[in-house]
Amino acid sequence: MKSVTFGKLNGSALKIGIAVSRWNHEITDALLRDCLRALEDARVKKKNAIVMDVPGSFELPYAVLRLIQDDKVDAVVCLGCLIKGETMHFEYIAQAVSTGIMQVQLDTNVPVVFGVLTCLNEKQAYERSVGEGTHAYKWGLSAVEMGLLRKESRQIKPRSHLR
Ligand code: DLZ
Repeated sequence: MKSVTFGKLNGSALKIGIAVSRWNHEITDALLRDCLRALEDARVKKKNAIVMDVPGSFELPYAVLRLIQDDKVDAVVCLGCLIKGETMHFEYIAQAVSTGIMQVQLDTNVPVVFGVLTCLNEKQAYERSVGEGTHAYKWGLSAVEMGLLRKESRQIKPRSHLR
């Protein structure tokens, strides 16, 4: 199954953090725009969408931790764009970021959404960040869903086939 149905989310009581990387900023600016649009559609108040930008994706786990510790957010989305080059940088950063944010969310009990594109070239990155139904919109909604899950724990109903 490719798409995810979120239903009507009410994030009006939530504070959501967004950690965003400035590396490949044409892409990450587009991701940020769509993510913020999703939060607005899910009724998260403007003042409760806290954006922290960092130089590159490698710095995202630390930014996530600061948003959780300092701003007391209910969930975080981290946005970045890794484009494979000729060296091993891509592999090291992708591994470090995914492991880092998983560690932060399990250590702090605050959900973190993995919004880092890991692309083989710029074309792939553009295709995934610009236009209709981008990933970032769904990442924003995922953060609201997970924030509600953490806050209210019973808000999310099990899927029908699990009942
Ligand atoms: C150094 C680097 C490289 C080569 N490529 C990317 C990239 O494609 N996407 C990205 O978000 N960041 C990249 N960086 C920067 C690192 O994430 C990090 O900011 C620096 O290594 C400093 O720690």
